[in-house]
This record gives sequence, structure tokens and C-alpha cells, in this order.
Amino acid sequence: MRKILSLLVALVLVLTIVPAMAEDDTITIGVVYKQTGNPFFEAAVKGFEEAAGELGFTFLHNGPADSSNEGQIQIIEGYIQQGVDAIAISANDAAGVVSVLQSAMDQGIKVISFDSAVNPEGRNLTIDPSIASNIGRVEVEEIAKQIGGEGQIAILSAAATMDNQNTWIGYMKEELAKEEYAGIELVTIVYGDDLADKSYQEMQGLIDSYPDLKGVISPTTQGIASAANCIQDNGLTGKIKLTGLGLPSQMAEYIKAGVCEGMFLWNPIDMGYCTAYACVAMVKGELNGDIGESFEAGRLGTIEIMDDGNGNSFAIVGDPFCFTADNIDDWKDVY
Ligand code: RAM
Repeated sequence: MRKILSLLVALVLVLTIVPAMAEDDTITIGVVYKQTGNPFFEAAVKGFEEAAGELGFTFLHNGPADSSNEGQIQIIEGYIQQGVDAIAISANDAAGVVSVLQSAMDQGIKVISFDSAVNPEGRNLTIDPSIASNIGRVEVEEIAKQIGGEGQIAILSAAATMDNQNTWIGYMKEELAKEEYAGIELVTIVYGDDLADKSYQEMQGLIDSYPDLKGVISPTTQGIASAANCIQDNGLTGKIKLTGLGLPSQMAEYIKAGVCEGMFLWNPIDMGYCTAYACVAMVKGELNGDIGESFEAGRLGTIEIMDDGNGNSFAIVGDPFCFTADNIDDWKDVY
């Protein structure tokens, strides 16, 4: 009798617990980032982990080693075959993944780009780190301050197909066109594809080709770290100034050594966390990704979905933060 009773109790427990867990436990998100080995995306994955702990979904994450579009397409195809419910992607090529993501959406998979957008026809929503014009403007203001408003500068970007890089560079050019920056000449834009070696070689190329170069803006965490390394190796600390978007953990030693006096970034953990919340809301049918909607993103509160000015929806996570020798120690162990 006791056996039967405990079996009954166990059955009641299973029947009550399983439906409660089933709701979010059945959701699987496939995360695609630009490349493996980039600590920026390792931090974003921490945000997905944190959200998974709160919401109970499971997620897979992967990226190509070479920052390629083809590599991302293969990963997406794998996720479609595995039957994920949502794909969250930071795209290497804004146009290059549209077709495979359209077929994902045709099969009912929700698609959210984060960090670096997919073209609008290939996604349900995109989540930017911050207002793009601000990101471009603060980097120009900072390099102008560092070089004293005069001289040649260059941009060391990631890849020419990356939407976030191109958008920020567009706003940098707009800013540089202002009268107050008339003394600054943008001599070239080079691309290191977010790969450490290639970015280092591109920085070396700038040093060799432009002996009067006064400053570099590198709006990529991989690019700025390689540029700092190269400037230091060439004994040019303080002679070629450097700013851009850098990860505190990668840049702390260069900031303390004076290679980079100031740089910017937002919190990549929050980016992953926010994107995860949006994916789950979409899979549950609580969010379409339309302008004027909003969603709850846990400790980040309510996130509004806005119009990008061209009728496409987007959301943002926060503001860029300036890192200098005064505050870098507070952040270098966080991300
Ligand atoms: C690199 C990537 C990423 C960008 C950051 C700032 O890690 O290019 O897309 O947002 O830098």
C-alpha cells in the first residue's frame, strides 16, 4: 500500500512539475556570432547564459573561425535542421545571410540580429547596442581631442560587409565633415576582418604607408587590441594616438601603458541577455518585432521597439561608456 501511495505521489508530482517547466524548456535558440575566439562574443554568450538561468530555455552557440559569410550560412543551416525555435545572429555579411534566414523564417523560426544587423528582409527584429550616430560621434570627438584637432587619421575596421562597422563609419565621416574638424584628414580605411593577425598586419601597413599618421580609430574590439599591440611593438606609443571600441579585458594593459588614452564600449553581456529575452518573447508569440511594440528584458526593464527612420524596426540596449586609465581597473575583470 505504501508503495502504491508513493507511486501516486510521484505521479502527481510529475504531472504538476512537467507542464510548469515545459513552457520555456521547449524553447531552443541558436546563436550565431561573427567568429570564434573573440572575447566580445564570449561575453555576449554569458548574457544568454544568465537569461537562460532566469527563463529556462536552452541555446546553442557557434561562429566561423574565419569571420566568413559561408561559415555563418553553414551554422544557420545546421540550426534549421536541428529545429531551433529562434536564431540570434551578429552577421558578418548583412546581405549574405538573408536568403538562408528567409527560409528559416518560412519554417516558423524567429530571427533576431544583434550587434551587427542582417538586412531587414532577413530578420524579424534587430537589436543594436546603442544609437549608431552617437557611437560614430564620440569616437571622432575622442581622436580629435587626442591629436589636438590636427593631422592625418585612419580607420582600422573589421570587414567591409559588416553592417555595424559601415554604419558607424558613415556617421564618423558625417562628423568629420563638420567645420570644427577641418584640420583632420581621414587618409584611408583598412579592414582586419576582426582577426588578430590580419588587423595587426593592417596596422603595420598604416604605419609603413603613412609616416605622418597621427591617429587611428578602430571601431572593433579585435581591431583596436591588435592596433594597440602593433603601435607598442613599433615604439610609437603616444606618437600614433588610438581610440575606438575596445573590450576592457583586452585593452587594460594598453590603456595603462598610454597606448590608448580613451575608448568606448557598451556592456556585451547585456546585449546577449537582452537578445535572449526578445527571442523568448517572440517564440511565445508575445512579440512580433514591430515598431511601437515593447518587451520586458529582465533586469534591463522594458525595451521599446523603434523606427530606424526607414520604416524598419530596431531596439537598443544602452549607451556607450568611455574607458580611461581612471576607470579601467573597475571593468577589466567584468568583460
Ligand atoms: C568586435 C565585433 C563586434 C563589435 C565590437 C565593437 O568584437 O566587430 O561586432 O560590436 O567589436
